[in-house]
Amino acid sequence: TAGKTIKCKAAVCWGAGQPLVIEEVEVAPPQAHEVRIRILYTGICHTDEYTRSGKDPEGLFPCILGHEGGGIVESVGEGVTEVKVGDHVVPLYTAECRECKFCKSGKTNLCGKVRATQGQGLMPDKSSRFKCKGQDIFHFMGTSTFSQYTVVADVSVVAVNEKAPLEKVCLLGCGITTAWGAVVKQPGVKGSTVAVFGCGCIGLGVLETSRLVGASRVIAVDTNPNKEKWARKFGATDFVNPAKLPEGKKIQDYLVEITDGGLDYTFDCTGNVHVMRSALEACHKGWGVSTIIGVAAAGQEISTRPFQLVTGRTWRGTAFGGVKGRTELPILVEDYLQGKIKVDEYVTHTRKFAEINEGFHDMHSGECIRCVVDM
Ligand code: NAD
Ligand code: AHE
Ligand code: ZN
Repeated sequence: TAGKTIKCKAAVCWGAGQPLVIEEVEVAPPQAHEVRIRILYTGICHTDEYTRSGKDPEGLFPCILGHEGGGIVESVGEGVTEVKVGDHVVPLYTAECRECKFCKSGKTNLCGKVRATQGQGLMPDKSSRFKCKGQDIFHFMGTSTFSQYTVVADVSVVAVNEKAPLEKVCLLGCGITTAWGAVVKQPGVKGSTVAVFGCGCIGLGVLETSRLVGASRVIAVDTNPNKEKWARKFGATDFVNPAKLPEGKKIQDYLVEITDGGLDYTFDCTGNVHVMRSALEACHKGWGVSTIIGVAAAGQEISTRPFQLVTGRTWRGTAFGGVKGRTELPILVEDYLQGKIKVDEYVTHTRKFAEINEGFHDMHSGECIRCVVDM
């Protein structure tokens, strides 16, 4: 198949707010510095739903969504040196070229090499590798894992240990890694108090990792009472449902009261800008740090009294947990194989490819942490 266009099935989103449609698509061969991957499994992240629903200001249609995949390299274009045919791989929506200003800064995992075209739904040469019904289809996040075959830039993929089941480690393509990095790369969590707002895959990962690095108290916050058992399983010492507080009591005020002045670290894992404010204001005066992980809808903005920052609280955010995928993901896969981090525990639902829309419904049901789709 190398060098030839492949016909396969992909879930195409034809327009904002529309369900995905399984279509036959044509996937062009990888060009120079590109890799074509046979996707075997993909998770569904809340960010896929965010873009599908039309809330993403960068959303482009028609497109092939999906960014939490696992697969096998089918063929490589000219000049690809880091992966070869047959490698088990995870596509990376945060590339790592090791050459750009960002990569060389030592200060961030954001890479500048392909981000501009990625945001335009295109490959680095400004064209698409996907066609359906004679029409070009946009890529998504440089990964488009809701297709049986996809093409990614060589800086946007990493080979991982073949012993790791792809139906599990696909989740390291986004959710679990994001949560892990958000905590591990934040100095000072050991021995500190933490509050985590939102107990989906991301929030549970933040809870788990906070305990792993030795946080003294980890408070989970979620409006869904069913999340309490999940939060405790992933290491929460306390669970607070903001909807159950006395009338007029703000969650941040309650948390400040029960923690003798506020938390050392808080994390927003909801994407709700009001929750982001609560998370910042639940921080301890003088040193509390709040990290935004959640992704907010187009037009939404955060706000607080600047006095909150003047008096020593810090507001920050992270993409993909600050993780440099090509360098660090293989290590995380080894950690999983050695039982150091949970992955299997996040998979609550599995679906056949034909049922991918039901996978999105699972996500909304409130009982789903991650749904993995068998392609
Ligand atoms: P999810 O929908 O599975 O989980 C969100 C949780 O928040 C749910 O348990 C829900 O009950 C809870 N929640 C909703 N409103 C709440 C409120 N007002 N107070 C407290 N809890 C509330 O989503 P997920 O897949 O875990 O993703 C979480 C967020 O992180 C999303 O916004 C997603 O887009 C974003 N995300 C960001 C990155 C990144 O790199 N920054 C990576 C992955 C996901
Ligand atoms: N396109 C949106 C923002 C979406 C966003 O914040 N994406 C995160 C990853 S979410 C993964 O589930 C991210 O990594 N952003 C950094 C980047 O370079 O895309 C918007 O608001 O425009
Ligand atoms: Zn994601």
